[in-house]
This record gives sequence, C-alpha cells and structure tokens, in this order.
Amino acid sequence: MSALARIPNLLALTTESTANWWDRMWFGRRNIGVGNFSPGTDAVFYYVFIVSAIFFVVLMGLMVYWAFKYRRVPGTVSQPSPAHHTQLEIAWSVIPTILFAIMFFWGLIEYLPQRVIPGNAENIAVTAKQWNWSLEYDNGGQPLESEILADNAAPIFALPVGRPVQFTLTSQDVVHSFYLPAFRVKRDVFPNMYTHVWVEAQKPSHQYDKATDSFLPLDELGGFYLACAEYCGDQHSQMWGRVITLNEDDYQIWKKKQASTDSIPLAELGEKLYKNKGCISCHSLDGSRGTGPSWKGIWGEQAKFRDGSSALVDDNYVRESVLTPAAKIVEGFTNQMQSFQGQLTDRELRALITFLKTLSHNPDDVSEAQEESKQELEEREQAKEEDGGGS
Ligand code: HEC
Ligand SMILES: [Cu+2]
Repeated sequence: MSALARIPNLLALTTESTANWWDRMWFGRRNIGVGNFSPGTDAVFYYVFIVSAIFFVVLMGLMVYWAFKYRRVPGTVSQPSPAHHTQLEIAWSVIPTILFAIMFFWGLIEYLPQRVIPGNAENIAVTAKQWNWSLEYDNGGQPLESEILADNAAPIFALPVGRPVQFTLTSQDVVHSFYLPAFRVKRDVFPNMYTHVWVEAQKPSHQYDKATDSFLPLDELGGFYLACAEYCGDQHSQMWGRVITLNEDDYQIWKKKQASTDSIPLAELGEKLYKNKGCISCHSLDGSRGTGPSWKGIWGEQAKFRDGSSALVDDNYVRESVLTPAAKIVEGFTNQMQSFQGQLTDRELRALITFLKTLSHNPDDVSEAQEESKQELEEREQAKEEDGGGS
C-alpha cells in the first residue's frame, strides 16, 4: 500500500482501519476498537498524535541544527537578534490556533454523542466495590461465570451487537472508574449517586454453540476487558471484568441463562457467588491468609474471636458472618467486611453456606453438603411440577 493511500487509514477514517497494523500497534490487539465510539475516538487520537509528532520532529530538528550551525566559533562576533518578523509571528500564531481549534471541535463532536443516551438503550446496572464489579441485567440476571484474572474473579458479561446499551453506575464504597478500553469509554463511579455511560458493540466476539450449550470465542482474543481506572485501594489493579459481544439471538440465550440460577445446585451456585459477589478477593480456599481468613476447612471447627470467645462454624455462624460481620471479629483480623444484608437472596445465602461446607476437612460434611444440594434441587423441581400442573 502506498504511503498516501494509508493516510485515511491512519486517521481511522475507514472501517477496515480497525484491523490495521497501526491500530494494533497503538492499542494492542485486544483493544482494537469494537464500539460505536471507537473509530471516532481513534481518529481524534491519531490527529492529535500526528500533529504533535510532526511538530516535535520539526522543532527539535531545527533547534539541534541551529544550535550546531550558530555555535560559538572563535573569531566570529555574535550579531544582535532581529526584534520582529511580522510574517513569521503571524504564521506561528495562526497555524497552531487552527490546529488546536480542530483538536477542540473534532474532540467535542466525537464526545457529545457519548453524553446523549439513546432512548431505546437497554439498561445494565453496575455496582462497583472494593474490589469487584457486579452487574445486573434488566431481567434480574447477573453474570454467573467468571474468569480468574490477576488472582481475582472477573465477571464475564455479554453485550448485544448493533444495539445501544446503557450502564447505570454506582459504588458501594469509594470512587471507582468504569473503563471499557476497546469501546473507548470511561466514566467515574461514585457512592450515593448514579453516572451513566453507553456503548453499542459493532461485532460479535462469541457465538452460542448448541451442542455444548456454551458460548465459544470467534477469535483467539476471547472478548475484551472492563477495568477500574481510578485508584481505589490495595487491590485496585485486580478489579477486572471480561466483556463478550453476541449477536441478538445468542445474547437473548445468554441473558436468560444468567437469570435462571434456580436450576443450579446449591454448592455449585455457592462457588459461583463466592467469585461473583467478591468474597474471593478477601477469602482464599487454599488456607492462605487474605484480608479475611481462608475458608479452607473452617466448617465444623471452632472460630476464635478477638475478644477471646469462640463459636462453632455452622450454618448459623456463617449466616451471621455474612449479614452482620461486625458481630464477631475473628482473631487476628479487623472488621473490614461489609454486611451483605439485602444483597443476597435466601437461596443465595444458603448456597454460600453449602459451598463453605464442601470445604470442610471432614468428608462427611462434604458428602452431606452435596446431598443437600441434590435434594434441594429435586424438591424445587417437584414444587415446580406441582405448580405447573395447577396453572
Ligand atoms: C473486603 C474483604 C471481605 C469480603 C469482600 C468478604 N469478607 Fe468475609 N471476612 C472478612 C474479614 C476481614 C473477616 C474477619 C473479620 C470478621 O470476622 O468480621 C471475614 C470473616 C468472614 C467469615 C467468618 C470466617 C471465620 O473464619 O470465622 C465468613 C463466614 C465470611 N467472612 C463470609 C464472607 C462471604 C460469604 C463473603 C462474600 C459474600 C465475604 N465474606 C466477603 C473480609 C471480607
Ligand atoms: Cu476500583
């Protein structure tokens, strides 16, 4: 390709530009634009970068050249500098003004649509906290699967292709920032208020596979990132999410799946919640100490508290620990856990308790927990059948 033919690509003015070499070099393969704002944002970026680069090279080049050319030479008398050069002064005022004005107005033109949310945008509620993201879809579904990124659970969530989605953002603690690099959007997330950001995915990253009932990646990237872009404490750098994009039909299947936790056995659901509700960022399963005590083998043992008392770790104790963590503080730890009151359904709480039971040292507890999970599911199915017969 000739250098000239590349210019529109360089400015990201053409659609195929999203796959070109330049984009890959600047943004990394995983962050090549996939959102509706990506081409416009990239174009402004390239413009600012190229203008800066040209001026840098020209100015530094001339400076070095003239410093050398007019260096002090023995026997030469220095001449006084000219005081004025009208043409030159006009040129160096007008040209940069025009170049900067283009930066400003072009940037504004690309930015304004980001602030105007289309009326038909589907809403996804996002809650940030130290140190994970939770999302809730308009059917009540929450991402069930997660991926371990940087030793923390990153929820895997889907966006539909070709249709606007609005994120309603809020925080439970400090200021975070919702950043979707491949979509070129970023918005601060505050406690006690809502902020919004919207995007429209342009192409699918995954596809539903009926045979395996799963969503398979269409390329080696396997989706995009959600990151926290505001320093929010110790594990800020471990606060990730994984975005996948799906065509409408696949998206509907995905969304429905997230909302139907009813058919997941308690112990298995508990493990998903352990990751998705963020317990994982403070509690390990391998015995290692985190912000909170490890869950490995604590079931059925005596928990020792700061005030010298102790209690048996059973379902009531775990329930209390989740809903009123301040009631008993485990020895060697501080009251750093927030209450999950109102954030878990009864079944979800039971699922977490059952999961914790499966981590017991005692094999009887483990098989009991599995048995309970199985029974609970059977009972539910039976209840559903009876319900179905009646209506
Ligand atoms: C911000 C860190 C943090 C998060 C997130 C967190 N915890 Fe905790 N948790 C702690 C700390 C610290 C303690 C010990 C102090 C105390 O007893 O309150 C603790 C104690 C506990 C205990 C008692 C453990 C023992 O050894 O006796 C249980 C059970 C528990 N948490 C369950 C949960 C569940 C379930 C979740 C997720 C829904 C969760 N925690 C999320 C920090 C956290
Ligand atoms: Cu954060």
